Amino acid sequence: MDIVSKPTILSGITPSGILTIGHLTGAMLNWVRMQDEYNCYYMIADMHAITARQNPAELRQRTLDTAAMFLAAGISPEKSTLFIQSHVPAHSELTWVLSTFTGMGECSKMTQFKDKSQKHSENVNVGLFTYPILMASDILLYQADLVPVGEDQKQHLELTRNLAQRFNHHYSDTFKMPEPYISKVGARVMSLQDPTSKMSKSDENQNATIFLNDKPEVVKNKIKRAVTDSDATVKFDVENKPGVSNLMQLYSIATGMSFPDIEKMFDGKGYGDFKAEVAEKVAEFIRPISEKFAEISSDKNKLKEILSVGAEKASYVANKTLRKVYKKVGFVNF
Ligand code: ATP
Ligand code: LTN
Repeated sequence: MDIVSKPTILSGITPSGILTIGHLTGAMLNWVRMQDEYNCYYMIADMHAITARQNPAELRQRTLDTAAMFLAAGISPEKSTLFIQSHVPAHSELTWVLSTFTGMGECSKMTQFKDKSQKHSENVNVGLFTYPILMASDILLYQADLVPVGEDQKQHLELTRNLAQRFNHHYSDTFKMPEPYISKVGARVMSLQDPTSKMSKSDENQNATIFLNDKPEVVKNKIKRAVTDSDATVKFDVENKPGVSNLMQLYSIATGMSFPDIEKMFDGKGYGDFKAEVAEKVAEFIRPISEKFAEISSDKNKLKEILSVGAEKASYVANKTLRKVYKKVGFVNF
């Protein structure tokens, strides 16, 4: 299949922390699988990140780390376009135009806006409010057919579709209608310290999260300290045994084993044996990725070169869409 006949995918991750094993199984491994069948754009959403106050040096580092992590997980710069959002000015430019097509009410009803403005009541900025319009621009600039996202981003995608339709209807066909792609396979990994909430890169408790650059010893220690229960049987029961079920999930991710097989394997054994075995297998699962990450991070020039080429390829496509938009709205073009 050549590039024109392949459907286009765009997705992004905000560089608000080091990526976790949850991002790997819930997002990146799917992205890696999609590279042959789709024309893929993978973006590090640094412009979205600054809707919360960031330390500049840390943001710079995390942006590069996130890119290195994508590569370590198997995103290939030959197959896909990997780029940093702020390197393609068309994202801000289209956001302005689309913001004149967005109602105040549409942005204020977004669940993520409501959640984040409650959580960070000291900094409810206009950028946080217009965050979904920037996300719509990310998607529409590349004429994406599919957008792999988690459940929490579905509402933003709905707005994207409404904006595309509104613009197309007001002028003429300009944007492709994107569809959300909610993956069925990706496993949801929960916090090691509070297994009823999602494992998150911005958790304050470092022991709750397995980062993709954790060294094997660190992974093992975190798993050995994971919250379980007092019942001491290895059984998959998310409702009543969320901690043990999460460890089984991790074990299954690392070994490919099914839950019934894991239950059989640990029948009659205590949590000590179980945790030691999970720790071993998950540490081995992470090891090649963290080693690859270290290798990629050590060659900064190569990483920058990959991201520059990515930004150039992305800009070419994005500017084509932006030029059409500018023409349709009536901006003078010499
Ligand atoms: P934050 O902690 O900064 O709020 P996050 O780490 O929860 O963010 P995102 O940056 O929104 O997550 O993650 C991008 C995508 O990665 C999500 O849409 C989701 O598909 C996937 N993902 C993140 N965490 C997990 C997890 N624990 N289990 C499975 N998938 C996950
Ligand atoms: N808002 C998303 C990250 C993101 C994104 C995108 C995802 C920014 N732009 C475009 C898909 C398409 C998040 O917080 N997960």
